[in-house]
Amino acid sequence: MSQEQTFIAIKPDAVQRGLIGPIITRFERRGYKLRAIKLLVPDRTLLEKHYEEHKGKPFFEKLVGFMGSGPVCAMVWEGKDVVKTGRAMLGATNPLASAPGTIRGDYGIDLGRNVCHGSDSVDSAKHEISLWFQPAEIQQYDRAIEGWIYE
Ligand code: IDP
Repeated sequence: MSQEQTFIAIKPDAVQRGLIGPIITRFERRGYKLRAIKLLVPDRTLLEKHYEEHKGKPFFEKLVGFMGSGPVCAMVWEGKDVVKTGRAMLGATNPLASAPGTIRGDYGIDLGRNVCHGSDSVDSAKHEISLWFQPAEIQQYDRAIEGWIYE
């Protein structure tokens, strides 16, 4: 069984709006395993590394300011194809283009308040997990339900 991991962050807008529970529930109900979780206000150094590919773009400063404006719920989720499926569960970057049933499609309207982040590739997931978490913060444990989720 694949042990792929992804980095999912519930952004400050969704933390403020009380959406931590509903978002976590979607990943739990899908069958994914929570390996790490913490609430933190990310500093500029972390955010500049996390959003390095967007440095220099017109929205970069606003994005970093927003992401550092309050607590973010950072998580590592594990399971088969979790990177691609996690992105599908999040929906499109612009909530207005996200289908109902996706997290952004159900909870968001504006691009700059799009509720959550999810890694876009296995390589970026590895990189983002290493930026946001120490290895000791990532829990290894067995679940008795595994055989009811995977064939
Ligand atoms: P993603 O979060 O779906 O991976 P990215 O293109 O990596 O999308 O952009 C990172 C974040 O930057 C988005 O989630 C969104 O909050 C913000 N963003 C992206 N493009 C724009 C834009 O054109 N204007 C304002 N904010 C943007």
